Order: sequence, then structure tokens, then C-alpha cells
Amino acid sequence: MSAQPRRVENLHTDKGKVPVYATGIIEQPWDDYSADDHATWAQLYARQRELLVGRASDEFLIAQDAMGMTPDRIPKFDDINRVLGEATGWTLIGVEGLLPELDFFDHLANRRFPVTWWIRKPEQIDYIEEPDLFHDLFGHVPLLMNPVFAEYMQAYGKGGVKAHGIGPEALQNLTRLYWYTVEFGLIQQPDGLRIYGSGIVSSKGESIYCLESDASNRIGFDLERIMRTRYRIDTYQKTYFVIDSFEQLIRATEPDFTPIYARLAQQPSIPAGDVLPGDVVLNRGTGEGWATDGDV
Ligand code: HBI
Ligand code: FE
Repeated sequence: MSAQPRRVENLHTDKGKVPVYATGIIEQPWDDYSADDHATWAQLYARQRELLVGRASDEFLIAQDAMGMTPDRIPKFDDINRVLGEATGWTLIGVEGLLPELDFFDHLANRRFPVTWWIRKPEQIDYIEEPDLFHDLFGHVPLLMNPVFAEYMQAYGKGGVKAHGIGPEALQNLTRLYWYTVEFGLIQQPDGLRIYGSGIVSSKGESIYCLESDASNRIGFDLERIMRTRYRIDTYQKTYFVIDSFEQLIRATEPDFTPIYARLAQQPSIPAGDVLPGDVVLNRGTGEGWATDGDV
């Protein structure tokens, strides 16, 4: 690939060094993708799809096929936007990479999903610390075809714009909600536990670990519990939260969050690996093999 992503600066946050990019919207430079780029997409796509049958939620797999995504080549945003626009009114926009939170929330609030235009290098095939095209396009975009999830994502964006105006603690509560649902959420299907979180479906190791490891907790979805729960961005999750339907997510975003933020400000945050007496525990993790320090 000729062009390189325009990284603006490395933002030093409590989650460590997070690259923040220019916030402009850019056309997908589809003709600039190299053979390596398409091969990386093909390898990741084929490997994850093979892993995810029986692990990912039915909605995710059905939506990904309905979008016409294949391993053959990197999908064109224009092609995806025709199908997606028809289904739920969402549009993909090309971006340089991770955006400042308010920019990101504002896009979601307007049914625009930012997709990083570049894909990882072959040597990063198993792990990359920031969202690339594969994470966004393969992981986040399919469920935007689902009307209820699409509504949740827009409601989340509107909530994010509001939380940004309230202050950093409200923002942190809301970022945890995104982390434990959109990125690392599990859903209970009649035929078993399944993955819907984008951070999991785009990760080979965590697609297996999240369902099969005894190390981690699996706890029933509880909005305020999630908003209090810390997380790390560089290890598998110590706790996964489980919804019983996407309707449960959209119902959770109906109330005004302002009084919830005020209540939570009086309560301590919860370490990522803890289990509380009030938790609906589907699985109590053994804690073996967790990273032990530095919970954010
Ligand atoms: N920017 N492009 C992009 N993609 C994301 O998923 C993203 C982001 N900025 C902030 C962010 N996610 C998270 O902090 C959300 O919790 C807001
Ligand atoms: Fe993501």
C-alpha cells in the first residue's frame, strides 16, 4: 500500500499510549490496496469465519453473509453502503484510525460508522493494538444490519455526546458500556452462549478463550454493574457480560443516564476480575492466567 495512515499524535491516557489520528473523513483508497493487503484480509476472514461458526451469534454470521462480504478481496465501502443503507440507514465512512471520543460519538449519533481505511501488516496478523480495517469492517459492521443493534449503536452515540458534556467520569462509565457490550459482549442463544462483541470476533485467540476458558467470569448483563467495572485493553477479558437479546441492550439505553452517573459517582469502581454478591453468575472464573496488575 502506497499511502501510510496519518497518525497525528500518541495520546498518553490511563490506558497507556493510544494513537489518535486526524479526524477527517477520507475516501477508501481501494485501488491502492496491495496484493499483501488483500491476502491479509483473505487469511483473517477465512480463519475467523471457520472459527466463528458455532461460536458467533447467528445474527452476526447471517448479517455478514447478507452484506456480501467474502474472503476474495477487501470489500468496497460503496458496495457495503448500498446494502447497509437499505437495511438500517447506516453509512460507513473512511477514517485514518482511532478518533477522539467526541468525534466518534457524533458519527455514531448520526448513523455513520468510522472504518479505518488501512489493514494491518502481515507480521501483525495475530494481534494489533489499535482498530484496523479488519477489526472495524469484519468485526463491527455486520451487526449494523440488525435493526435493533443498529438502534442501540445510534442511541449509544447520542449518549456519548451527552456524557462528553457531563464530564470525564460519565464518559468513563459510558466507555465501559461500549467495551463490555459492543467490543466484548456475549449473548445467550437457545442453543448456547455466543459471541457478538467485535473485539472478540476479530481476534482468533479470544474467540476461543471467551467461551471455553474457565479463567474468566461470565455474568448476566447489568448496566450499572458494567459502568462501574474496570478493564484492560491489552489482555483477554477477566469478565464477560452476557445479554439475552439485543432488545435488552436497547431497553437499557432508554432511561436518562444523568441520575445513573450521579449515583455511580458515589460508588467505587470494580476490579475487572471481581464477582459481587448481586451478580447473576453464569460462570465464576478461576482467575488462572490473568494479568494481575494495571487494571484501568
Ligand atoms: N475511534 N475510529 C474509532 N473507532 C473506535 O472504535 C473508537 C474510536 N474512538 C474512541 C473509541 N472507539 C472508544 O473509546 C469508545 O468507547 C468511545
Ligand atoms: Fe472496535
